[in-house]
Amino acid sequence: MTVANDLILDVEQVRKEFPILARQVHDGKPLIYLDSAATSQTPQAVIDTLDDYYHRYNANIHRGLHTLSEEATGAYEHARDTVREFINAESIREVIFTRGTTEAINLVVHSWGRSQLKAGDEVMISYMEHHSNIVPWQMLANELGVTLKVIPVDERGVLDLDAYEHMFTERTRLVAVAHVSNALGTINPIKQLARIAHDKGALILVDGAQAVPHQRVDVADLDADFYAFSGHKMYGPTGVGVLYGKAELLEAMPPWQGGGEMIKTVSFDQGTTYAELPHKFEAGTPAIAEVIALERAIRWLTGLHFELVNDWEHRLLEHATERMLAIDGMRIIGQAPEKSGVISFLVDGAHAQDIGLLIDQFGVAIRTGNHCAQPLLHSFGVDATCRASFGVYNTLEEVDQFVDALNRVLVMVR
Ligand code: 7TS
Repeated sequence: MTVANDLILDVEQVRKEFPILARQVHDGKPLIYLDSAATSQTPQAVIDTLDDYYHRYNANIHRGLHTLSEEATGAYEHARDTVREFINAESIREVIFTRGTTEAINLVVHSWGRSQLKAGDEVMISYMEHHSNIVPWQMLANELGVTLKVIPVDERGVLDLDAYEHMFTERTRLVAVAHVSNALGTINPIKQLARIAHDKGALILVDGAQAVPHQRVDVADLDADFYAFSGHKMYGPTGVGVLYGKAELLEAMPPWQGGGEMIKTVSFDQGTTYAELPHKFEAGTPAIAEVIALERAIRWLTGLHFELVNDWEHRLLEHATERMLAIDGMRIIGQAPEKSGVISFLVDGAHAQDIGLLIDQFGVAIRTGNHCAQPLLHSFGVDATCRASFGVYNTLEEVDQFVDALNRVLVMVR
């Protein structure tokens, strides 16, 4: 749905839906939460959905004929269809529930990777990957003798597309790349990356953890072969995520975890046969309440309209960038032209850790450290940065209060 040009997000109304935003920390300081890239806060509607599940119909799914089990199964499978529609997947068979992005990527590594890759094959990742899109591939590469190639990133934090195109060989089987970088905010041109990968005969896995909360994602339009994301970064609960995969790929892949739910028949004499998609990849009791609440989060987020979410977060990013660059000695790491609401920064003469600890005393929650992207930070010659990241509920006043607090902290430490 399109919305009128002059509409802007009613952020005060949005804030009222997040009880946690009324919290105070450190002797009555209002909480200024600028760590949504790590985990977003949860609207009342999602909290209520979890509460309602445990109050009224908590039961294991797919196994029982009793009323509660039928209700829980119905709600769980309904959520799958909502996810399908949300990302524009063709079929619910292509939507696998996981514990999060990390588990979704591990599923591809262990099932697709282990069954499809041979020694000498190549997998391409980028310098800006989160560790969860590096380490599983390294583990598999060591085990199978697969070569891991790394797409370089320039000084603005933009992927080097020229290098990318020239890194393919006839042994390149898959590209695994973030849609949006958690440490830099860079939005990668996934459609273009996918087209190039497909032209070269490779598949593409997209880590969408930082994209899905902020922009409309259409897996068909992107032509992603696999797409992974987490519930807890998109105003949903922890412990749940999604792996989208094209049906023909998932069908050819073996299960990676064995157990209940994922089988058709189990026999000691005749072996075991596996369930159809998507259940083949969902061994054991899943995060039932969380899946159902994820559906609620999707409805809540899409109800805001992504155009408005996008515009608002862009305003926050621009205002914060402008005010921060006015600070003496400020270095913003990651200045890509296409950027999401993430600002990684360092200030001359101040340790990132000190800034993070002291600014917390003013009620401001930012993140400091390597953001699970050590290779990326090292390529910028640093070990750690401070990172402010925005959600739909942040305001321009909060940005000002953050920058004012930062200035006061810098007086203390420099
Ligand atoms: N990929 C990206 C791009 C991420 O930002 C994260 C988490 C993950 C994968 C892993 O997601 P999980 O839900 O499976 O843990 N990123 C962050 C962060 O930036 N700070 O804390 C977690």
